[in-house]
Amino acid sequence: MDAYTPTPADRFTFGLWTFGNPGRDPFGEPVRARISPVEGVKRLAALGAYGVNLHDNDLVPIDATAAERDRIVAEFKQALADHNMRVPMATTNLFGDPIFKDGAFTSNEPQVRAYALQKTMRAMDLGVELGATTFVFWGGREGAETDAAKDAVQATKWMRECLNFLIGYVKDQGYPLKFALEAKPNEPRGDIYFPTTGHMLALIETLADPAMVGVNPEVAHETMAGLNFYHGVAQALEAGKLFHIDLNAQKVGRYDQDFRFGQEDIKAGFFLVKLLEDYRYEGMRHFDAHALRTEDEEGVWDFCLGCMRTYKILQEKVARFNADPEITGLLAEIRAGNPELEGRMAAYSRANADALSALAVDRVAVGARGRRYEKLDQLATEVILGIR
Ligand code: GLT
Ligand code: MN
Ligand code: MN
Repeated sequence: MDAYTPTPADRFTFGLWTFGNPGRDPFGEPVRARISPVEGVKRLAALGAYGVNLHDNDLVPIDATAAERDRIVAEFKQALADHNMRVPMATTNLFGDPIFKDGAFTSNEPQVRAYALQKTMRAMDLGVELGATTFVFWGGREGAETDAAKDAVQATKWMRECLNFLIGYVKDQGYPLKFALEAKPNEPRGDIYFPTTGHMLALIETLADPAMVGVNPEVAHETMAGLNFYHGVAQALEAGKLFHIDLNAQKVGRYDQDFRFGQEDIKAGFFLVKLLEDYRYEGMRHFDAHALRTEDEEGVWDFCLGCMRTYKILQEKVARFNADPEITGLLAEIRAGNPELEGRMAAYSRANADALSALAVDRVAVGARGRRYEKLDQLATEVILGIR
């Protein structure tokens, strides 16, 4: 037990599919047994996690009978109760079965879209039964390898139609669910529709009840596209749309690696944690990642603990950064502001326009002034590296 030992108050969660990942990849077979949901609940509780999240079929096989379903769910609920664990988020597997090979909500085939809606309604029933309040939509198969077959404008309309249908279902049932849309640029499809968090934010505003719908950005997904994850999350936060987050790590330009949080780009991890902590993000800190394929079961628990510890270590670094007098002094200088001038820019009025038009800006002098970002970034680096 040390300062970085996770506790339920940290709100750390893992998908059943994360610790349950058996290390299969497109080129190789599983390297370890899949850890069962009940075993995972027990082990994660002992490590200090708050809860687990699931796809319908992480818990209940797609071909289970009603009686099997009820038995599995009852056993799982008992494990949750025994270990004081929760299920804050649920989702639907709309990508694994061959019926979804050309998408679910955006499939050209009406029967596939209908089955996807049916499956999602059942997954919502299950999620709510387990206490979930967030429902994630990751449209992994909603995309194409060839644009000859699918009309992307039509696909957009079908996506909206399905989400609106499900908004209707949730309201009709009186479920306490909010939706969180998760973007990914590619993999498993050649190209996935709505490839970034920004695309999702734009789609949300066209839905039947935008207030019910936010985003679930994932570190690896924006990073795969070479984007700055921190910026995407910041925009979502500012819009009040950060309903959930998938934490992991990823190298730019690779396949979807889903590494342990902090395994790559510790500095980006630091600024991400800083963003979540400074703006008091209240949702779950969910890890959507898996242990390296080199690992056996012991390595899986090393992986889970590592995700949580690194988050807490970075939390401490953020507190250090925020309390460092040299850093706060520099930041005060850099962000000094100018209330009078900023008041003039806050909103258009004829008077403000006249005042700005008459303003004498010493362009050359302002352009020549150094901003001291080199110094500040080095101080941040020294905090992260542990010498401040
Ligand atoms: C899948 C995917 C993740 C999604 C999960 C939710 S499943 O593992 O790679 O990014 O968040 O559907
Ligand atoms: Mn994810
Ligand atoms: Mn991923």
